[in-house]
Amino acid sequence: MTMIKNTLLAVVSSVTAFSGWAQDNTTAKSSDDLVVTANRFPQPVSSVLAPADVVTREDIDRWQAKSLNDVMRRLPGVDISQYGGMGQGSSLSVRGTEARHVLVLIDGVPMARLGISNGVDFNQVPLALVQRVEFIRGPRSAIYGSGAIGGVINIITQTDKEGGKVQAGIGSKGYQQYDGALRQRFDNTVATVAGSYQMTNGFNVKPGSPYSVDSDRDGFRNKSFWGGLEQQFNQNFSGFVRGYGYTNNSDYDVGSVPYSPKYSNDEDRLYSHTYDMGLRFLSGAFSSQLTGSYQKQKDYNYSSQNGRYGISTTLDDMDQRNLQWGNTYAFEHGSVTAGADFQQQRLTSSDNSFADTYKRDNTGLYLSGQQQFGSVTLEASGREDKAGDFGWHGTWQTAAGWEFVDGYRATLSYGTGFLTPSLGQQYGSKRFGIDSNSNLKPEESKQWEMGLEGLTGPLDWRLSAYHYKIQNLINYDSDPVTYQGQYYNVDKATIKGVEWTGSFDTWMFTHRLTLQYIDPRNDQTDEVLARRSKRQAKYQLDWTMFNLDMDISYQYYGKRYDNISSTYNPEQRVLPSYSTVDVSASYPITSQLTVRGRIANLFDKDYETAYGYATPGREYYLTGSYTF
Ligand code: B12
Repeated sequence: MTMIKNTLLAVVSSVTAFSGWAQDNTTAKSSDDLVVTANRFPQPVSSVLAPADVVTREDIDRWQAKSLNDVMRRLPGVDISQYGGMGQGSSLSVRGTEARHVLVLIDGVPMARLGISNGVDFNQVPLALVQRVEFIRGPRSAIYGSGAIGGVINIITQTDKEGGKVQAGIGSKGYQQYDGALRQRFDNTVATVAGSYQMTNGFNVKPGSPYSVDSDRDGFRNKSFWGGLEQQFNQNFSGFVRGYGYTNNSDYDVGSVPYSPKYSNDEDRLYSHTYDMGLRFLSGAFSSQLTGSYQKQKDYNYSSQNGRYGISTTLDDMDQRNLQWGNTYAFEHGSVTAGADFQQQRLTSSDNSFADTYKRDNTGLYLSGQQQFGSVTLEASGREDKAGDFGWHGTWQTAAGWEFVDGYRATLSYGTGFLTPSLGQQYGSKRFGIDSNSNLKPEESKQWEMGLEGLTGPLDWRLSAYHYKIQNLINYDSDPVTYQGQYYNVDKATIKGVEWTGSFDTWMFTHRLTLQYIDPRNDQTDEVLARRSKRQAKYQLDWTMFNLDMDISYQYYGKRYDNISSTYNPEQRVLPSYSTVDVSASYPITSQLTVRGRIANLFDKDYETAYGYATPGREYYLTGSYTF
């Protein structure tokens, strides 16, 4: 019970007393109380002025999530559209912003964006590699640069728990999962190795397709490994090296009878490898970290009829190198952080007839400071980025928090954000018949937020209201006769939203509730943006009785529009509202052996998050894990 309460506390964004700085960064009781993502150094969650959530590995195990989407959809502000189930593509929108407006970091390093649409399908990262997720809502470009408009998701793969674990699981639709991890200390060195295998036979994701080949089940298979060494050289210096990788195979459907074999792709194979190394220096109030990272991703889309190297195969082959240098000086009730980021992206995007090779270097310099003056906390950040030939681009943000009565805090923040166009959007893509556009500019945002949070009796709550203006939004337009097109900065959008999160305990039950209303609109047409529900409610109930840990999750998403209107599609199609219930139970048979069961979508609700794409229905899972 206590364990549940502690982990739940970490999930809750608003915390009872806002005196994080007074406690000093180093005195927080466990690492669960610290977040690194908000300002790029570890700080108590209570001192973060933006809404922040932390999901620990214990939460993931207790919820029995099978994918990162399973984890993220529980969090406030998140709406996911999925083109099927486990392994098929998906788009995640934070607070009504575009899928490409969320910055996904893995261990603090931006995940490569190899698609022309500029989003990352972060759901391809196997959950077995995920030890913790930190999620910050609102703009963060002034700290991280391009992409952090809707928020930042930081997926942390590094664990600090020593020992070993093996786990095996089965489930509906032929689901199987095997994981193993071992972390061993040898004096000042800690070594970690982990591996996992996960597969499902899936289901037919486009049951309405007229193409007979599409009537099969769309399965998914994933293999992953993780290995790392950490070394404490002396009192001040430590370092790490790690490497991890995964190979994913997923089936999808063409959706219509292909008019040429070139357009018959229905399989995806993704290879992803990352190697990171870093050095940390810590002396009193000063700390510095230098991290180098190399990511390699190869994504093949091909046809089950023509084979992986057949006539229709496309390949996106990306190398991304990152060098990050960050420094923090903590003084009484405050801190200052400054650093530099360098990134090099190389992408070759090809099919059997055409290939485009792109390269871009990005440099960013940032400075950020926080200070608490009695009951008032102030923070300000500024950053300059030079992305390829775009010239320097500045972003800034500032926030103030005032604890006007003990346990109640008001916050006000303003920030600017931006997103550099993808390489394909800027330089064109021959395989899609898309021309380059040398006039393309980065997308830009101006974002206000007001918050009120407090502890009222047992209720720990936060109310946020925000107003986002996003301009230079990039969209694709083509000639109706030649189909030749380009990406242009055509759209502007305004998003207004309110979000309420609260948690409280009654007897042995812990409740967590999120309510959200957003109004995301295209400024020119006043149309509500597609694929996000205006209304959302999420409720989570946890309790422990006779050692049995139970978790019930209820989610409601109001109706959504599936598209924006166009000449081809003059009406906005409505997808009805839906709600789902998931139930999970964990029971420790011994102190080392735990069995877990889960029923996902208990009432077998039939719903769609993207028109024509089926969702899995009710599913059963059973897992056993042994720790040593
Ligand atoms: C339009 C479209 C495109 C356009 C995007 C144009 C644009 N505006 O930038 C183009 C032609 C570039 C495109 C390319 C590809 N697409 Co496409 N695309 C679609 C389509 C028809 C509609 C998406 C949309 O506009 N939704 C509405 C908006 C509001 O929602 P959104 O979430 O913001 O949409 C964005 C994402 O869908 C993203 N996107 C587009 N394709 C893909 C593919 C993947 C894997 C991901 C993660 C994201 C992504 O671009 C959209 C605009 O930013 C969908 C099918 C559907 N009905 O949804 C297929 C679809 C998403 N695409 C698909 C595929 C396979 C591809 C390609 C891999 C094809 C290829 N062999 O190269 C590429 C990869 C693109 C990438 N990663 O950047 C598949 C994904 C299947 C899966 N893995 O589960 C889908 C589901 C079609 C299908 N066969 O069922 N696509």
